[in-house]
Amino acid sequence: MHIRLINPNTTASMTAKIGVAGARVAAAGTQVSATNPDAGPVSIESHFDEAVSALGVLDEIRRGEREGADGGERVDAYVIACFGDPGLLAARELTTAPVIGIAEAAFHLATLISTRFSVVTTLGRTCIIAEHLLQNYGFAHHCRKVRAAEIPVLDLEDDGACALGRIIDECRRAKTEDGIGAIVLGCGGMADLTDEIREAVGLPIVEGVTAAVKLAESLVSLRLGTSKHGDLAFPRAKTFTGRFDYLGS
Ligand code: 5HY
Repeated sequence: MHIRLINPNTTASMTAKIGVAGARVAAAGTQVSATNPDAGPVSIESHFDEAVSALGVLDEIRRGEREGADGGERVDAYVIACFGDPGLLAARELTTAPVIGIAEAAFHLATLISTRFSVVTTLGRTCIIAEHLLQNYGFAHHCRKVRAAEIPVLDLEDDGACALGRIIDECRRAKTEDGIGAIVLGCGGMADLTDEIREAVGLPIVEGVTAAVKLAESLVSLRLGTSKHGDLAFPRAKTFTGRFDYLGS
């Protein structure tokens, strides 16, 4: 099977890191590819960044579907590798393949190994985004707190920024203060840090990219794809005007 990881921000080094993390846990026979939109924010740290990045996600889904239709390697599942799960439901309308957001995936797995977990993300201003997702997905009562290490997302790409140390410190505070059994990492850019954080903190660490890859494999193996009955059916054909005319059919 072929799983396409979509990094909604446009930082190629983060896309590569996400691809490596996903491939590392993929089963034999699962091909993992990682892409990001050409256009969009270099990092996603606000409601505005999320909204703009969603269009890039949809372009990447359309591209994956075209590749499959044009004789390329069919994409059996997509992962939206940003903790805000930008464009998730709209992306599901565009394909019969499963589309999994890393936040949703991480929340699901965290509830299977603990009754209470906390989230550690990057900037405090984005905590509300995870809190909204917890509410929307029905996991709010499982999550004790959404915390932030107070690091810009791109500090995760800068070895000199001591981002790992700040994330570990916040995870240790969560372990001490929150009465939790597990921690969810709240950024696709943390995908390569799971082992080091687990070693340092001494709690199960749930990371969204790897969680989503394994859930995608399960769905594909069970022949479960996005339902086309109801609200996730393909969008109705219509004209799009102006710079979005390429979306029209
Ligand atoms: C992410 N931003 O996973 C989110 C994390 C965040 O560029 N990739 C980003 O802090 O919201």
